[in-house]
Amino acid sequence: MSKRPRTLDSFFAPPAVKKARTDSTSVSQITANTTPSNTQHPTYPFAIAHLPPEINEILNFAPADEGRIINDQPDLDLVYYHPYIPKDISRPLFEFLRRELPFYRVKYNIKRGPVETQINTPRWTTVFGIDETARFDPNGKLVDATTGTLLPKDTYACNPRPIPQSLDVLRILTENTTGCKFNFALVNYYATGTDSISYHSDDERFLGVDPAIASFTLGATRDFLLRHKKTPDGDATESKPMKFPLVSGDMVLMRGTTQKNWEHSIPKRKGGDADRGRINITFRRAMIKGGTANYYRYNVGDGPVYKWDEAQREMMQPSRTE
Ligand SMILES: O=C(O)CCC(=O)C(=O)O
Repeated sequence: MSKRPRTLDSFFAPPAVKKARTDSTSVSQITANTTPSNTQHPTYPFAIAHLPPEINEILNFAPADEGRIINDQPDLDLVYYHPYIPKDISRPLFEFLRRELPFYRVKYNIKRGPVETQINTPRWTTVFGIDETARFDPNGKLVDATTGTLLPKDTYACNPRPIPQSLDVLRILTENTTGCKFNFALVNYYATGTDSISYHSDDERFLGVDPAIASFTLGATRDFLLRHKKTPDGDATESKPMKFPLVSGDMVLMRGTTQKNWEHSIPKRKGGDADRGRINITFRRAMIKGGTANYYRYNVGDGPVYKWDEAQREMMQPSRTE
């Protein structure tokens, strides 16, 4: 899966015309087969449009490049697609998702000893999906994953949302490319260089052992930093911190022992094109109900919904009449 070196001849040869997939994984097939055939669902704050045909069509050419395996550091196992999403559609896809998805600026309290502190998540977030114990039936109702029987209304304290078509197409393409299964799409929108995510690892127990996480970039370039965790006795390993300037269309698959041993972050950034906004989508697989509760708590929360306003060029609360 590593990138082939280019020979001198290949620089002078006409560019290879990549063939779109014609197998059963074509995007139109995916669109026809996936659950969210509706743009509406009782849990959506507003209708979420399907991808326009011109984006669907070019997604047939994904991945745009082969993945490069990066595993030359202790406990690290990444596959870096640079890019995954064809160049022609990475900007339209960014603009489409920013315009169509509901976003939240989540606040929550944490207690350190006796002191309670309010955390203001420093980016816009949203989430769709349901853990492995349940699924949405073709009518959009939540059913038990094994028996297919309707789940009682109080099974979840939150209101899990089906992954909308616009993200589900990408989820299924990513499953086909990576051989991994995903049931959640988490979306971050970094509106400016001040929005960020601090060092953390996605190693929650509800993701199971050695989870695979596929992480997409659309829009502005931002640095993705990785550093090895300290060992329990405080020692650092022979590893070196890493920095990837992720560009629009890139995808990083983090897998194996990466989450157990490494942390990652998107630091604040001055300059560059950061103020044009960046969307990050991560596909993950939560195994138990606790994962669903956690993801909706920290990515939807209990505050108001926002939607991108093209005229104001910022996230606004939609009027109730919309
Ligand atoms: O924005 C990114 O590339 C990273 C996002 C991330 O680390 C997360 O959502 O846990």
